[in-house]
Amino acid sequence: QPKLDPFTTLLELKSGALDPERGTPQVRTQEDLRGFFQVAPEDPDRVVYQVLPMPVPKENSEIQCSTTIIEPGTVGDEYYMTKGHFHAVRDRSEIYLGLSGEGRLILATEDGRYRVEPIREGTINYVPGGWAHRSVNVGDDPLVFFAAYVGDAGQDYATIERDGFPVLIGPGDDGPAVRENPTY
Ligand code: S6P
Ligand code: ZN
Repeated sequence: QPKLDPFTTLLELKSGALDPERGTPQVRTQEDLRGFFQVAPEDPDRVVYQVLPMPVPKENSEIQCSTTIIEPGTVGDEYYMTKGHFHAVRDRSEIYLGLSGEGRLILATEDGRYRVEPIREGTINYVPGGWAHRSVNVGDDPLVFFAAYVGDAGQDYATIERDGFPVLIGPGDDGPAVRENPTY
């Protein structure tokens, strides 16, 4: 017998709003990102990003999905970004669909290889298992994308909090600049 009933939710493509909402939005402030940016929060209560979930059981027979909305802004020399994570079950993969705004997806392996990919309206990023991923808003508007991933993937934030990513992205002379992370 099937475990779940079908459901449909309307996703407003530009803003990322879900109607009806299906779970409690997860809100991340500058304070929540302490230790992920290179410098301490400048405006601790300010919202950096929100994740709007559509929860299903966290099992590998299911597909989790959510919408992420990253505000425009910076802390120190870095654009607003997500914490970033490996999947707790390392080989679990994920797909991002860009909806609006302008962003970058930083991906990195545990042995230090990295890639920087674009996120904007219409991009589909494939995040293979074993690649940590962090999204960065490099534009002046909110960055909105939809994510779908294997249900039991889980998120390992501790490794990123300890090691960071090989590169950082912040404003440069000719737009977004990718710099080596001195503390990686
Ligand atoms: C989950 C997926 C996204 C992120 C979201 C926030 O596997 O990659 O839904 O959870 O973009 O990023 P983070 O790093 O705070 O989970
Ligand atoms: Zn993920």
